[in-house]
Amino acid sequence: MLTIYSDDHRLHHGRCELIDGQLKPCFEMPSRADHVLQRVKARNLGPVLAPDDFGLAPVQRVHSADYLEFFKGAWQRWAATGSEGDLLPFTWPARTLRSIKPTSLHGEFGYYSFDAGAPITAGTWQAAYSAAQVALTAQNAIQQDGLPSAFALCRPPGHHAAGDLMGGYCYLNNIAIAAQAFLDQGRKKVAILDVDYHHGNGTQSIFYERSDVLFTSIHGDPAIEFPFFLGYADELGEGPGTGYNFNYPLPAGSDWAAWSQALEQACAQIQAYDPDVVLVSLGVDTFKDDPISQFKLDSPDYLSMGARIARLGKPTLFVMEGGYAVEEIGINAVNVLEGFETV
Ligand code: 6XA
Ligand code: ZN
Repeated sequence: MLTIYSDDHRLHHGRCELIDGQLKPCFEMPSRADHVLQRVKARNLGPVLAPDDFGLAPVQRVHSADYLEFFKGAWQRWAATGSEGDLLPFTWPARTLRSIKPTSLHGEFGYYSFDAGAPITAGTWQAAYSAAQVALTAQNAIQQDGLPSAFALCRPPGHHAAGDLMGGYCYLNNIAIAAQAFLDQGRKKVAILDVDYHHGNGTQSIFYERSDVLFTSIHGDPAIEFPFFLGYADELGEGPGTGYNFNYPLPAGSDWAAWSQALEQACAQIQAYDPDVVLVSLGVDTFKDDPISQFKLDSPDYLSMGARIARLGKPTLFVMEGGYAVEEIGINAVNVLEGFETV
């Protein structure tokens, strides 16, 4: 399988995040991508290529122009104040407040984010821009070159980012950008399967009112797990999108037996939808030793996951999302891809 990867991910390295009442070094760190790349090479998965540059137009199909302008310019505005350290938001337009855009940097950041989990550093824009290009290049390999599958080794991840919101380590929604590119290039229906431990709230919200993108997600029950405010089973889409959104929230401690049942249901939805392409939000934070998650999948389970996805029989784009057990993230992510290729 072809892998697309850019060293630019290294330009994004947040210092710390607020977790369990403490400021801790960011779990979303550059070594995550390094471990995945190493494993791709160690297993001879296939060629590893750098991304092409498709520019901002395909990114603008998913993210609003004002959001992109804010994100692109935020670090320079912050640096101009002489401030040191990462730029982090701390006030949001929650209930009883107005969703208006203030003019100050921190006010605007609150407007364009939903948590303090997406720090902006000097290189964050470039890293996120390149991650989107990684996804688009892998998409292009399937759409234009006719490959049956490809792996976009994106970092930072993307599935929490909405049209004009960052959060949960995510800035640009790589998989949504790739899904939209497939549609813009003539595909009629695409299905997204989000197997990350966390609900892909950004992806869901981007396509919630549309029937040309089926969104299915298996994740920790948001009643007890980030992102808390989206990802429940009764979210089925809206308007023309009604019936094209399926969430499978699972309890803490879920193992492969429970998880794979949800996968069967999600695969049945995808099969019934009969998409032209399948896109997989590939997070491996479902692993039993993941430091911020509570599922119990083991490394061989990821082989089975990949094999089941392959049996859908569709061109498939894998897009890297979460996974924080850094020693195993490469093994688990590449196991999905190898399991896919055995079918
Ligand atoms: C709270 C945890 C963010 C989870 C990010 C993630 N700061 N999403 O892995 O898939
Ligand atoms: Zn996750």
